[in-house]
Amino acid sequence: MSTELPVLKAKDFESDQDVRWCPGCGDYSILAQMKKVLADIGAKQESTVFVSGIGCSSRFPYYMNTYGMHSIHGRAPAFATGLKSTRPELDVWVITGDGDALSIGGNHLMHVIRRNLDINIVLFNNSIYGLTKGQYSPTSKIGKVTKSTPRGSIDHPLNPLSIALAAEGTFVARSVDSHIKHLVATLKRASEHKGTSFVEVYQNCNVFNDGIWEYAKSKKTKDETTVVLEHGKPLVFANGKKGIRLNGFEPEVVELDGNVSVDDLLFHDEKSTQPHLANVLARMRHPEFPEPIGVFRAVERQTYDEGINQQVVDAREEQGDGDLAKLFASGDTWTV
Ligand SMILES: Cc1ncc(C[n+]2csc(CCOP(=O)(O)OP(=O)(O)O)c2C)c(N)n1
Ligand code: SF4
Repeated sequence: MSTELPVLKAKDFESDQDVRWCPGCGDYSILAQMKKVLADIGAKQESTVFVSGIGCSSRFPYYMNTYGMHSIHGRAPAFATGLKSTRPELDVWVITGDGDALSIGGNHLMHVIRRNLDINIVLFNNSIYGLTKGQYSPTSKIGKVTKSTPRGSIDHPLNPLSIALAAEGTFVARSVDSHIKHLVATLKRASEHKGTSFVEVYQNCNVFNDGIWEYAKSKKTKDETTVVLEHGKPLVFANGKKGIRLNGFEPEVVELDGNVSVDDLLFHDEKSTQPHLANVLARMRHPEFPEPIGVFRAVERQTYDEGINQQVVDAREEQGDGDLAKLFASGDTWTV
């Protein structure tokens, strides 16, 4: 009898739950690409866990035939930290929305990234609260009219990638729900990274915020409005007609018309030890600039799970196995 396990296909990662997203929602594409990625990387159902918070996007774990946890609003990073620290052999994915990750969960997101826990975070950015029916979110633009901002939002929006970089993120990337090949490649890279990988995905909420990423999604406009990042390559877009050059610390769009050549452009270095250039890229926003798509930063640093488990090993070597009952009854104890 063969002891070889069957090779899993994308379909094997589909759960038996009815998907309850609105027809046409960008979440469907991200779900489909994730299943492909798991099949391609040879993921195992029994050692893969999806942890989410609350929101439409956070229903994701129900739809994967893996382990999963639909946790508390904004707290997926906390659950993932406990899980990965104690079961470092598991592949842990955090699925979150712009509201879940950056409003109620902002604090948790920042700390999981700075700790560099070896997990993958995918932030579905639809720039709105979808589940609660269309209130503005921390990524909504100034002036955005919603049910909770009837006269337009006066809040300055957060940029998810700038937050990840400020927290010293070791893998920071962006993709788009409908750019299937790019999304698959980006999620694969995220899965390979040792440390926290943070991927922002532009996701269309066709019910409450339809079309906000249309400039970056549409085949007609995306060559002009996005620039695909490739390590070691110059930032060229608009079918090779334009590029991004640095003028001091400021990026500028230049025409590659003979006066300016490809050699004058900014060359992408995702491995730079300093996050400055990645930050410059993260701050390039439409319509002033083409928005970078791809891996902004990919560097190595010790992971939290590695560090904490090494401390346990070291403590055991020095002090031997502990005795919990003894510990409870030791030190400062008192009777109430
Ligand atoms: C403690 C708590 N506060 C507020 C809510 C209401 N609530 C549910 S989902 C959500 C935001 C969801 O937005 P986002 O994370 O962008 O996800 P989406 O639904 O757009 O995918 C809010 C505010 C809640 N469920 N729990
Ligand atoms: S409300 Fe928006 S984000 Fe939520 S399922 Fe519907 S289309 Fe998707």
